[in-house]
Amino acid sequence: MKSSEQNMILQARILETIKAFDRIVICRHRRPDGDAYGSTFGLREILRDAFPAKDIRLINDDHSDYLSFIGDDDLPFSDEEYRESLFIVLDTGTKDRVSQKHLNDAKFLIKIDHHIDNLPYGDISWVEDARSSACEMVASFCLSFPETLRLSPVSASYLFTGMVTDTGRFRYEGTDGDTMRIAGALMDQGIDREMIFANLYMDPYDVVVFSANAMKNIRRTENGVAYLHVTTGMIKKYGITTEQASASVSLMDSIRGSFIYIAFIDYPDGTIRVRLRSRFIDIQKLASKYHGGGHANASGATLSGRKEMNALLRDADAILKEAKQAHKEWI
Ligand SMILES: [Mn+2]
Repeated sequence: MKSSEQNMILQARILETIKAFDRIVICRHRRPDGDAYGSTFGLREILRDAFPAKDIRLINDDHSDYLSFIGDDDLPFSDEEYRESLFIVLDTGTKDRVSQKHLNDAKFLIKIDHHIDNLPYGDISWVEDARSSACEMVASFCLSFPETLRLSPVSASYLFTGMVTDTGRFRYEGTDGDTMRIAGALMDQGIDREMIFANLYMDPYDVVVFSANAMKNIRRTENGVAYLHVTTGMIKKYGITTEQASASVSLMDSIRGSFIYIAFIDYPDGTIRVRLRSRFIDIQKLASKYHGGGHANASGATLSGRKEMNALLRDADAILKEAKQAHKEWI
């Protein structure tokens, strides 16, 4: 395990804090992804197995339809109960992204996350930005305290699901030996990998037809930034969700020379959401310039309109141009 001594101390404090509370609220970020689901469901299951007398609930303000196969939230607590609860937030870099309107009522707040820690929060904050996923951290946490915490086929399935999605099926940067060893420990629980992959990667027919049309709209900047603008018209025409529209960024992940690729999605509120992806090149700074953030090779941003979209494309093009000049061996 790569956890430093400092991180082991934090994990021990987290376990002690969990033991001290009868009520625990587990939450994630808004517009949750597979890792946000997997890590919260996984932790809930592990804690329920270990502490059956505690009232441990998953409570969030929103959910993602495409992940509903994983499960639903629990019933909310009363206002009084929230104020006596330990809140554990997973996979959420900043407090304003937490999908939980009662967060400020928390008696005690724990943050467990693998995003770059720009705006720290929580009474205990365990952040390791070199980790592949929050799921990897939860699994590692569980494996670190075998006298108290155990994996089960159910918790292992949740955690494996989030590891698969956040690592792009164990391909992205951040996937290392520990990631695979931990995934191995999860597989040892006898999880149904085929079912997980089927749930994650089989698409409705309409989405496949949308994808075929979206691919026709892929454009490239002068230096090879691939991009795709999914307009409100396209979303309506194919009857897809904005989540499904956002997933179209992966349609551009294998274009030779397009080491930066971007999907722009029209949102009903008039903004344009950006999914920014890259190989070799760090695009996190570019995302933060446009009111966003995330990881070196996978970030998001929000734009006010077309003008900002063109400005972002110009910036991305300049970054790709410079990177290609510095790395002739790439092309
Ligand atoms: Mn994550």
